[in-house]
Amino acid sequence: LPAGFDVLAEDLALATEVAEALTLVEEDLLGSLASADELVNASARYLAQAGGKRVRPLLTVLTSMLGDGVDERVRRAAAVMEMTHLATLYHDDVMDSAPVRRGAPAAHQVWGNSVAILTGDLILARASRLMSELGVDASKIQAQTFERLVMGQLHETVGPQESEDAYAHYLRVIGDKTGSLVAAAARLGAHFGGCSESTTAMLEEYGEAVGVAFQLADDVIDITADPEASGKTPGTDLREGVSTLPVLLLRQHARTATAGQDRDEAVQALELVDGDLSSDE
Ligand code: GRG
Repeated sequence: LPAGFDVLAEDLALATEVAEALTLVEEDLLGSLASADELVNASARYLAQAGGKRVRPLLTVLTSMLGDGVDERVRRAAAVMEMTHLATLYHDDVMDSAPVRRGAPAAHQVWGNSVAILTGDLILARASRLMSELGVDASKIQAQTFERLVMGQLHETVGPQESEDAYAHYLRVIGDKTGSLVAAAARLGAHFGGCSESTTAMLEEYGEAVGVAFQLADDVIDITADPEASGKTPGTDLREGVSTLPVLLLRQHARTATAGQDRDEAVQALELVDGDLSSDE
């Protein structure tokens, strides 16, 4: 089970049910990514096989269990949520020139940028087709979610408008780019599990909050990561000018704290990347 969900292990029957459901979701996922075309078969299954926590499918499975439980539609929706997530990872790694994803060389390192981008497109197209087979409501949730997710990525890329508060911008971006898909994963499980409208709406809100919290933690890890243990390069957001909450706080701290070791550390960290800091002092 992914970190944070280990509480499930305290209830063996529940943990077994969830694990069995996720095993079937995994079969559905890899089957759905398969292709008669040799290149596509390899490139589309590559990141799924490289690892990943499957947090979105897990939430779909869990929220369905608050209703009538897991069935074929729930499993399919869970697989489609992971496929949608996968499509974004292929693109994100090209945009960031990221060397590693899920502990393996990023797809663009193996096949080049064009194949990686097109593989992401193909996975998304297939995910949308599979979702459309689950009905128009599910299809609409998938499309609206994806639109919001892309907007989040777009606004992160261009940064805040002149009049926009940097903190508000950050919260909007992470809600859109990460909260949206986690919220959809929770909503679809509740929907296909037969939960009431009000329970489904609450679970969707819960999913959004989980996604935002998850992204915040990810952005902190970007600064604090131990490269040896995680394979991540700490300070990527700082260097690339992505104004995550920890980056904004670090900047504010360096500019406003008058003395002390904390301030020295913040200034040193920023001087590595932000040459104009001294002119603000
Ligand atoms: C595919 C047309 C198309 C556009 C993509 C790049 C993009 C637009 C969106 C990216 C959005 C993005 C990077 C959101 C953050 C995703 C995120 C939190 C990744 C890490 O998720 P984990 O920790 O990863 O769940 P694993 O590997 O465990 O699944």
